[in-house]
Amino acid sequence: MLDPISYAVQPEAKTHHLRRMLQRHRDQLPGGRCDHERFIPLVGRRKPRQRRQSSLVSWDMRAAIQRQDDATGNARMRAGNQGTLTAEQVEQYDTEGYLVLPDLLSEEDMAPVRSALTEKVDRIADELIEAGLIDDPLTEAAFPYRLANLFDGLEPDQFLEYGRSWRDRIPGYYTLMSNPRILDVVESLIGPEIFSNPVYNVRPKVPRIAAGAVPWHQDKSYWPDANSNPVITVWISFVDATLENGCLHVYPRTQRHRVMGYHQEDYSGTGFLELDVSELGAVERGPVALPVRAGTAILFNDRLVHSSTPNDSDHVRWSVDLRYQPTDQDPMPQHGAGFLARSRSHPQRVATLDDWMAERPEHATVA
Ligand SMILES: O=C(O)CCC(=O)C(=O)O
Repeated sequence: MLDPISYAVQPEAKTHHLRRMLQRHRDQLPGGRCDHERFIPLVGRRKPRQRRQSSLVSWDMRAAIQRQDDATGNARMRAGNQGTLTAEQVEQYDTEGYLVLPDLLSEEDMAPVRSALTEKVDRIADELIEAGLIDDPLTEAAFPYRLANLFDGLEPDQFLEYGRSWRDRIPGYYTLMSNPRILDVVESLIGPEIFSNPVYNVRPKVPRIAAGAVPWHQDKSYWPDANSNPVITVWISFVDATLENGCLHVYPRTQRHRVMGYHQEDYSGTGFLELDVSELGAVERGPVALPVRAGTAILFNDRLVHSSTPNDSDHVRWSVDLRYQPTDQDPMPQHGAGFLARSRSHPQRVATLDDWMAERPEHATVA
């Protein structure tokens, strides 16, 4: 974790869009700011890497339908779970609705993702050159700065043509989604049959782009009809996430709420779903900002109310948010192809990189 947090110290956004976004964010807070909150991080034990195999899996939708839709995280599934979280960490996740795991990923773990991001930025630079919008691909620029510098003289709409978040199939993302350190912590929460939900986002939060800031919402609003127990988000920063570059903010314990009313915002150009936090009523704990070092993971429940503020820095706040659920829940194919990431009962069915690249949710053993 970096410094303790106060909305009062959030620097003023520089552009009209960012000022408006930031003001909306503050306006939605009781009293316009929160008290300082200190989060006491608990670091999980690391387990040695495990070898995976693969084959064919079928989804038992009846089991998913029968499964109770439990807003708190379904503690009954926890009994006997292995994984690397301590009992205190599991309790913290259950009680607060989120858990910060400082430095969960090593530099070695992050390298394939940074390569994937660089590959994507290379493609964007080539396209910008081809379109005559820039003449230097800035290949020598440092990772946190390059994309920001490429769009420095361009309009926000020109950036938004590439989307506010990305879901490309680049091998480094599969490597991340199957990283044993991540699956081990997820296993502590949902057991060893783990499906990687199709909704994952690579977020290039570029300075001065209003679409970088994400309004208060519950992730469940994006899949209100899915028959699923809480989906676990694993949010990972690939640079230090700070108050200045727009770190994540959460309302602890709001995962106990059912899905709240929401609407599609119309001010950022992205149509993010947004809720009005005044409708939360009296909250047990005020909002908390979560600045974290690169490699830190923040796990949260899909009903936890959260947001992120604008990027008022000179570099990109790179992050990736992944989602996991037990294998007998709705795989949400309308959002894309997820994949079987771990299975103790059918390890041969786990999807390989080739399966994932081909958008197969399971390993195909039949020619
Ligand atoms: O990364 C962000 O800024 C917001 C992330 C978020 O809202 C999510 O992962 O659901």
